[in-house]
Amino acid sequence: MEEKELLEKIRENVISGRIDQEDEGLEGDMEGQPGVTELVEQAIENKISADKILSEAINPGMEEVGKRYENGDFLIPDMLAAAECVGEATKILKPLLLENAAEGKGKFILATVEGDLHDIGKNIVSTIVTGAGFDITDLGVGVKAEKIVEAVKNSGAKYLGLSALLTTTMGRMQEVIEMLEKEGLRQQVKVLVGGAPVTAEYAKKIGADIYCDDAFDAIHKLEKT
Ligand code: B1M
Repeated sequence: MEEKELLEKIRENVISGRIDQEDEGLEGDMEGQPGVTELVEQAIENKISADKILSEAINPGMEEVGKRYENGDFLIPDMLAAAECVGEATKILKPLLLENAAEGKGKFILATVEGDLHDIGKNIVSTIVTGAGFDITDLGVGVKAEKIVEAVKNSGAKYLGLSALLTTTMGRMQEVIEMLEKEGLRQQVKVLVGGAPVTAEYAKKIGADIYCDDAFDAIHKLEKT
């Protein structure tokens, strides 16, 4: 299969939530056809980079899932099925993303903010940032500002990554930054923010240091600091 076709098939199968060939798919007629895990393995065999598989197949697939949910064509179980697929694909890609892992770039705390349970993007960021040599402590999802600030304080981390996927939770990022200031920790830590609703303007408005479009952007921007 050509590279373009293979990436398109991965995207389509993420949208249909098909993990492997045993899954029937949205129309119930796909059993026996390769699913996301088999296609990702094939892409790796064909020497397509993990970076490309993520940015040109998996992420666009999830974007389409979001659009379909928004316009009512998909329900929450459809989003969950796609999320599960991406989780399995990420497991396969993880060793590749960590292949050239360096070390010693400093402690990095990462969390999805309070009220927000989305973790796919955060987990990808965690893998990529670890691969780039940072010592990650992932606090998980739905993390309260107090807990994040305490982790920064106790670890002496130089970097803090905050993820928010909901317009209703992105305000929590500002809360964390304000609490860091109150605790006298703001100068110690660079705050990086990301997630679908977050923009560079918003990052600036809340006083974050670095806006990250995606996980690779986080690394590129960190290299420049
Ligand atoms: Co939710 N959801 N969801 N969801 N979901 C969105 C975000 C939504 C945009 C869908 C839509 O309507 N179009 C919408 C939000 C609308 C809004 O706020 N205006 C939405 C909604 C409404 C909801 C619920 C409220 C639905 C409900 O219950 N009624 C609910 C909320 C639950 C909660 O959090 N309290 C909910 C639930 C869920 C599921 C559980 C079903 C599932 C999440 C499963 C999981 O994460 N384990 C889910 C999913 C899958 C999505 C979509 C479809 C996909 C998100 C995703 O994984 N994208 C999403 C639509 C969308 O985003 N287009 C949607 C792929 C991922 C790789 O990208 O997370 O953006 P992303 O991460 C990227 C970058 O943003 C960046 O790098 C990452 C990797 O490249 N990045 C960072 C992210 N964080 C960073 C931090 C950094 C740096 C970069 O720090 C250094």
